Amino acid sequence: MVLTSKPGRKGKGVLRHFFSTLCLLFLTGILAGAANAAPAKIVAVELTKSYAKAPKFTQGLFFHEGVLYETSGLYGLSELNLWELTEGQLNNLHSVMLPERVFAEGSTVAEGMIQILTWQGNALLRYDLESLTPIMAPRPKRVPGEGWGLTYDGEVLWRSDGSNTLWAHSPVDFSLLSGKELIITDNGVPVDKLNELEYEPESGLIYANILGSDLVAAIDPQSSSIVFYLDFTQLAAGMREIYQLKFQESVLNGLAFDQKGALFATGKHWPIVYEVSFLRPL
Ligand SMILES: [Ca+2]
Repeated sequence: MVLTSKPGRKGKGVLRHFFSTLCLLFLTGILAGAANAAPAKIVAVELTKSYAKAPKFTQGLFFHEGVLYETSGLYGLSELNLWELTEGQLNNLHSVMLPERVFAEGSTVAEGMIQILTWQGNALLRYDLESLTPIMAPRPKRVPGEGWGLTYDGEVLWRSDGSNTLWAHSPVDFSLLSGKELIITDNGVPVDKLNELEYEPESGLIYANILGSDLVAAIDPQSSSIVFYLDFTQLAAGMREIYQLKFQESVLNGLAFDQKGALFATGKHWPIVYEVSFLRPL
């Protein structure tokens, strides 16, 4: 806020209001236990490589042993797709149609199984990594809410539901680990619409794209706070212009680290997967 003219009586009232609001925000920040002195920095990503792919309604993305796995949504159209990376292109290795009654969402691999969330079906699907056939028994626990993103940190499965909470689940039977959930904030302010997730083993951070933006939050699970954002705005805007995609129909919605630690990103109806690099803020 910049004051450009000398304040009159009314201006003094505005000034008092401004300073009292400032004090309130300051106190709110203290009461909220704000760990950082300022909002998290925004870091632009740099394009390393791009890979053409068949566009899908992408909801989940992860690597396992060099293969890129993708789950895509919509009722009657949900799929599990396996992609091989070649020069400039992704080749489809295999596609599995998922049951017509489900709207597939985020996915990851844990306990030797491909685990796939469904949006509002309260169900978790599981597929055998080798045969890609469904694992029917034992049945996992009912998902207590919506399923958006899913990732595995080696101990816990993290689920997003479009709010500012990341829910912790057992990778064995998907039981909810009550009390372990994370309420995500940036400088003490809750940040919701957390969507596709990806755990980064090297840093221990969990990345979550924020629905409605081309920003990806890098979350420290120890403090539940966002430590920086990755900015895909320029990359995504250029892609949308070339392929004439509308923003609402082509949101960023796929994040995956490969075994070397490189980040790959794609989105709903994107005809490309981008491999990007970025400089971590100090
Ligand atoms: Ca992911």
